[in-house]
Amino acid sequence: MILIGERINGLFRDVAQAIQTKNPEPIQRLALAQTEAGAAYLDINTGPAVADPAAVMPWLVKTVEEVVDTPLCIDAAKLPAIEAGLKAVTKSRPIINSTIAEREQLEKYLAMAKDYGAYLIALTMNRRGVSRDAADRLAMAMEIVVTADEQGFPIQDLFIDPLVLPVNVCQENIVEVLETLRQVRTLADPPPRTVVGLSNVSQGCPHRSLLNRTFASMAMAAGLDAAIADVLDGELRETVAAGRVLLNKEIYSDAFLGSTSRTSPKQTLR
Ligand code: THG
Repeated sequence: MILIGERINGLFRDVAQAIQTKNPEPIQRLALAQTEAGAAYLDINTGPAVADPAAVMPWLVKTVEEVVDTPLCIDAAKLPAIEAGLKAVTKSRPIINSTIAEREQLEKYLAMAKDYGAYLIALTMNRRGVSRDAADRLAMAMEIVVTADEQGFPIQDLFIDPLVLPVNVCQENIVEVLETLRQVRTLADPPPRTVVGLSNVSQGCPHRSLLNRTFASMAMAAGLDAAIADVLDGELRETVAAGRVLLNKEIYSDAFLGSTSRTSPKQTLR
């Protein structure tokens, strides 16, 4: 499993403030810190408070690319903000984050991903909202895979996100997410990849780090390929490193905790 650093997101007050004052320094510090910590990708989101995300996204991309080579996960609710971000990317293949599973929107995003040579995250939700159980999520994942296949989009470049909700809001949801992760791998050969917003699970809860890393371990065992997560959390990184060894994704060595380093070849997408 690879980690996508969640921290450059206007949900966080320091980032929101840096965006407001066009101050690159806090954002560049977070880009460097997350990269040092082993982030394979950096999620970039202007946050909900920005009036025109399409105007801000290129500045965020440029600010981050000035200090790191880490590829970017362009996170926005609307297509114009994503496209503005994609246009600004000069380094590696980005990830588009994200589209819902409505055919019309999905087709637009698949076309955009093809145009820009990007990976695409598709959420197992539609206009009616998030589905409750694994069967519903899988039906939507299947629609996503079929649509991608019809458009000639490489299924390995597609990430399915079963949408994690906070455990204090929707406790019964977590097992459904885990079951979805297991079954998504049976939808195609090669299968689509999977991704989750890991910290969603603990939003508004105490003991966030404990909940996050316990869920990370479970989701890894269920086959999760990538997590948008708090890579600055050392205990989470250690759990992921141990998980990679136990799942035979990383060769065991007595110093296996070194595998959290960004130099690990398995930490990048191919
Ligand atoms: N799926 C996909 N993309 C996503 C998500 C997802 N992007 C956004 C989000 N979910 C993942 N990123 C975060 C970033 C921050 C938090 C949770 C997930 C978070 N923030 C603090 C909070 O809300 O309590 C902010 C407050 C603070 O600490 O300052 O928890 O699911 N594809």
